[in-house]
Amino acid sequence: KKLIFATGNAGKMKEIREILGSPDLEILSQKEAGIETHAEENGTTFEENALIKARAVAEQTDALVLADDSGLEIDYLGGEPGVYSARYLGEDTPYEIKNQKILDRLEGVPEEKRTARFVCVIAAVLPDGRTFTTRGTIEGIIGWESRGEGGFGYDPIFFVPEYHCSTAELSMEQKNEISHRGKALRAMKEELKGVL
Ligand code: ITT
Repeated sequence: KKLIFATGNAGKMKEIREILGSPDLEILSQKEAGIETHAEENGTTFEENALIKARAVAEQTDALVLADDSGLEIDYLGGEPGVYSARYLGEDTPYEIKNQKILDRLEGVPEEKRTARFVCVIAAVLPDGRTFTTRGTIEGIIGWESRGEGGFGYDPIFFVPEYHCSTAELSMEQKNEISHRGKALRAMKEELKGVL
């Protein structure tokens, strides 16, 4: 069995391989499959953008295609950066700067108002054209400083109260067990029983 994952994000790809990996499943990134796309992620929801990415690759292959659209919703900022998480402050701005900016915007905000969640939507386009989406979330709070070296993106400022640490301080295995991406991918596995 084989699937192509429509992503250019190495951090996502690592987690995806760990979560979906099995001896009888070959997982290729879009690049490994030699597929280039330029679809604009102009949807207003994670579902729309995940489907845009999956369909753009599916047009160029007969294989099963999955895509991941995800982001960080911060309640105090009205849900920002949300679907704009990758583009927040510019696509090429380093995450040390993006994370510091968010910490600055929340300066002095008390813990109970620092609630946030990571959201992940996985979209699948099957060879027969059928599409599915699944969604996973993890609740947490925006911390007071960046902590940890694991994960990617906004992980150093995303604290999981139950674990007393940021998702960048968890092992990949621990993060995948509780993360938005782990939940959404396991739900997709269930949805695609027999295909995956
Ligand atoms: P692809 O579209 O190529 O998959 P991307 O990075 O552009 O890669 P998104 O548009 O879905 O992906 O943006 C999601 C952003 O949300 C991502 O770049 C991170 O900044 C953030 N994000 C998503 N999941 C995360 C996680 O598990 N830990 C930290 N940050 C995460």
